[in-house]
Amino acid sequence: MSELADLWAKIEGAKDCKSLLKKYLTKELYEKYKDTKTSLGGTLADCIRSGCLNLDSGVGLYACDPEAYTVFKDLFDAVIKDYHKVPAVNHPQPDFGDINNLGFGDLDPDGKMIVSTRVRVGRSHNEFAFPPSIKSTEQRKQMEKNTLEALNTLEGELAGKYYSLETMTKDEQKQLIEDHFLFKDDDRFLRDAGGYSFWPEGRGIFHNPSKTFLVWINEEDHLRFISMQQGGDLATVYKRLVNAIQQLEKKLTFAKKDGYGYLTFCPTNLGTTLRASVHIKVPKLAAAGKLNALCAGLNLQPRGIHGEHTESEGGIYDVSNKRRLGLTEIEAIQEMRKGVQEIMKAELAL
Ligand code: CIR
Repeated sequence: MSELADLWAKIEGAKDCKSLLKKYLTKELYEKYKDTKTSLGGTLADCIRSGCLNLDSGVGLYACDPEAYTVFKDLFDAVIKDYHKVPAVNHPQPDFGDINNLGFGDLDPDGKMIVSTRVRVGRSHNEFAFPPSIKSTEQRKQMEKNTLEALNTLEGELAGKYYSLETMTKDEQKQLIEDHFLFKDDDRFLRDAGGYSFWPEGRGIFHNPSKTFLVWINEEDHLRFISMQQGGDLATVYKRLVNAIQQLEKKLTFAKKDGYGYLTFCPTNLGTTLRASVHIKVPKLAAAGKLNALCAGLNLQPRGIHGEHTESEGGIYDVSNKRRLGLTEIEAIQEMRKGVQEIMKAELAL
């Protein structure tokens, strides 16, 4: 039996599986795509491997490369519409807003509730495959090299240093762990999607001396850009990120597709790819059991402060925008800003 036929048999026979892959990979779509290949050589097996080996996946589908969204369109569109709760895949053109005239600044000028603020985006090199279809160390190394050439042109507060996972010293590693900057190879969904192949080759972290601008190279996505700082000054954090994106876009070509926005490895991040979050102290809302319902009504997602599926500590939650697709970057930021301000009001009212 071919690997693909084996994967298909696993998911077809899995009666309790609740993933979006299970829901939308019909026999008809399987037959339609089973011999299809992208121009980088990516296959249906590359896209569904993780979801078939991990039947408890929520989504179960990854893009093998940027072209997967076109070549396996019927499957990806169905999963994308369901996950992102959009009637059609019709993402607007990027719009970061007028960053010199945002109309908001620090969300918590007294420094009472917001511990820190972070905004991240994912970006993919247009010309390289995603992990399931990367076939060689050389490809990852080339991607790392191209990225570093661009990062090394950054100036002012964005200028920084690269810490390669392959060559960093024990002290550098210790510091990156203490700063919660280091990424690990411990996610089984990502592992089965090829995310850790050739680990740790071609991976690393770039950051500026003040640790307010950070780039992850070849973690889940080819690139993740992160802007962060203590306190609630969302305007400064967002402006720094947009500035970095615009500088790097002059040197690198990021994968983008009309109607889909920026393309990412996992279809859940597609579109703006933007996650804007605060670590916020809301002990009263949490104790009253009101945080989840409040966030849901504001299109926000609460998480424990050590990432998805972790518990909260001391009433501090990570609260971020939920919608990534079907709105512009500035709309996503404004939605998060308004929602966080509502949460602060609700906490103070208790
Ligand atoms: C799943 O389907 O549950 C996993 N493949 C993860 C989906 C969430 N996406 C992500 O972490 N980027």
